[in-house]
Amino acid sequence: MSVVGIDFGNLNTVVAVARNRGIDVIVNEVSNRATPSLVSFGEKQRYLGESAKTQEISNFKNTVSGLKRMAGRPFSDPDVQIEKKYINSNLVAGERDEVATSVWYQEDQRTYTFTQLASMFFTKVKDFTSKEIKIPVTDAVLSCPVWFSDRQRRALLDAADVAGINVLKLMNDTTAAALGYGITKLDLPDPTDPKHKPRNVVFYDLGHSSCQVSVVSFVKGKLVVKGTAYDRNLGGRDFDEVLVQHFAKEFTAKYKIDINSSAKAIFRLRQACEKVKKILSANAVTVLNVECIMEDTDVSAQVSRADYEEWAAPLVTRLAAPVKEALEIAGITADEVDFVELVGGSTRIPSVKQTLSDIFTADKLSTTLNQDEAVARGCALQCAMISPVFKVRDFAVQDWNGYPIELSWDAKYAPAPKDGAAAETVMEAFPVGNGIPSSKILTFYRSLKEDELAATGSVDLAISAAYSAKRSERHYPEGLGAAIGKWTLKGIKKVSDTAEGPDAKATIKVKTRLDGNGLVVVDSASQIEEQTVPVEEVKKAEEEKKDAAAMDVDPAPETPASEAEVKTKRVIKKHDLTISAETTAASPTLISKWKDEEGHMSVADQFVIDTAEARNALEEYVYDTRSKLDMAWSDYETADKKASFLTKLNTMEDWLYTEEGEAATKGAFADKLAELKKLGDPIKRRFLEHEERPRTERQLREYI
Ligand code: ATP
Ligand code: K
Ligand code: MG
Repeated sequence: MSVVGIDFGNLNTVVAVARNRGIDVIVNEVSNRATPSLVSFGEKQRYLGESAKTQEISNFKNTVSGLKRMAGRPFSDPDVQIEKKYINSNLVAGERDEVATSVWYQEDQRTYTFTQLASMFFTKVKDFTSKEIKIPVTDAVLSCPVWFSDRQRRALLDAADVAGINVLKLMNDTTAAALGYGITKLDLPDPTDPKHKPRNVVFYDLGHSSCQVSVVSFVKGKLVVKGTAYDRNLGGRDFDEVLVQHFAKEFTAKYKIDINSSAKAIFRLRQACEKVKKILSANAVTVLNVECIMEDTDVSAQVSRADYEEWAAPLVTRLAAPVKEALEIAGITADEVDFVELVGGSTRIPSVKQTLSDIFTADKLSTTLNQDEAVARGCALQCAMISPVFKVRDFAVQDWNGYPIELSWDAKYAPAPKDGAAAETVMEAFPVGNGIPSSKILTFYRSLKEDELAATGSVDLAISAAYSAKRSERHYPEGLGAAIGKWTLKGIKKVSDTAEGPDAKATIKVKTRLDGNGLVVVDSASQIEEQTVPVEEVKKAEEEKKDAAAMDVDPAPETPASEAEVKTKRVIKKHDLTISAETTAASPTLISKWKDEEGHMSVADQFVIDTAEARNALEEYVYDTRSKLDMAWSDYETADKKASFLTKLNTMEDWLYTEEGEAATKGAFADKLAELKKLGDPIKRRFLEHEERPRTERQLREYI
């Protein structure tokens, strides 16, 4: 199995793998340690990652960014309007009303949802990772922002599934960084020491598009997340935007051009501003330059750090809020924090460090982690811990639930309240701060009315999960909707005579879980009934227990000793219910449709690669043979035949650059290569024989 960690960033994706020596970040096909999270569509093929980046301007409308933030969002989500500004392709509503993009691909206008786009990008991640580790990527741990909802998490899992990646765990970004921190620190407090005090570390991740903060407490062998907070719309791109807005205005006036009227001009200005921003992290002044931004106009301006910081002041004031919120909800003061670890590319901005020094103290800011790679490394470590192949010191991870989750059911399923009050139909199953993973056994009651039972002999019980109204206190992304899922438990029936009468009720035990991925799942459900039965029957039933499939008989926790009737005993009868789940995950039908489409697209991509390779092989043979005929092979063919071969080679070279040659199939290239080789191979053979002879003779002489 592969041991891989993927930090899927909105801008850049970083991949780490576990090897015998430790965790390594791997490089992609152009030797970069971070890969642009982009997908681009062409006439015949897709361009993924680095090759999409090179098309970002030339293939403007068909190059798609924002894969991570958009995956799983409904088209109607107001956040889509925020993201739209940063995405060059057209946004439309796709399958299941998920936000999708419409692009020109293979001579047609086509629509792909962002979940599908993310899966396309994942196939690329898989591809360059497999090449590096020399085994197929099957399993991986993937990261996502702490603020991702159930729906967004399921979208990422669907995308990975379509790409053929089995996600062993979906880990929160800052938790992954915390794991990487914890496992390397050998001086963590010993929990068996009664006087120990856990070490409190704040992880501050400011990436390209969002800001996330986690307060984590460490002891030897364990980390517990104590609180998280975030500003999901505050990241490096907002700092770029401050410069973009300023210079769009300035250049429009200075050069009499309307930059805002051209999406391409704005995009190129944004790229230039990002560069300027990065330079200003370490320099007091720099120059902004964009050649031919529009209407053949070159623009330039000098920018100072002081001015830029003044323009960015409204953003800087927002940097502290998530820290304060996370500390407050964790119940830890700034004084009690031992270290602050910086994660994400944008923590290089000096005002970020300044803000954190002001809240804590400068000496608490620590950069023992590689800010660009900490998340991917943490994920790879987690994957190694799960994998049976690696021996990694165990380190327990307890994450923290960020949004309050409630379960609800129809009033008719609820137990009748004694005082005539309304029946309870909702309960908070996993409050904010609940540990992750965790599970809860819940008890429900279901009426067994004759008329309902009449048709099939059994009834259903539906339980829904949703983020509760208190989610607003946690800045829940409302556009995603509050619903999580609905589980219908089937096969509830009248088990015995005790459940007679109009008020008859079945008791249902349901096991729910907030799993390691932060998803709500319903694992199992059973109908339970306590009954008084003759002792003889209990014995008989226990003997039959092995083959009693549908009906288990467990001894009751207590037996009524005082009863005069010694020959009866109370037992609990139990049978499992079937569960049918409706979540926001894509249906198996949709997943397999996406897999088919991916298969076709990847065949098309591969065909283009193979064609290019076949063409290259032919071209190379032409050049190579031409020079050999002149040099090494010169004495092994008659002058006449050499001349005619040379003409053939030259004609072939010309053909390669004709329209026909440019558009030829890989079969045509291969045929033409074979044609040339028919002439070249005999010469090559004669040459090699001659070359080999003296060597063989020499070797023979040495032997004798
Ligand atoms: P997200 O976490 O929001 O999904 P990401 O993980 O792709 O995004 P990172 O790779 O952590 O983002 O960071 C990228 C951001 O860091 C970009 O906005 C980039 O401009 C910014 N950045 C990188 N280097 C510097 C620097 N020297 N100074 C300022 N900003 C920088
Ligand atoms: K990243
Ligand atoms: Mg990130």
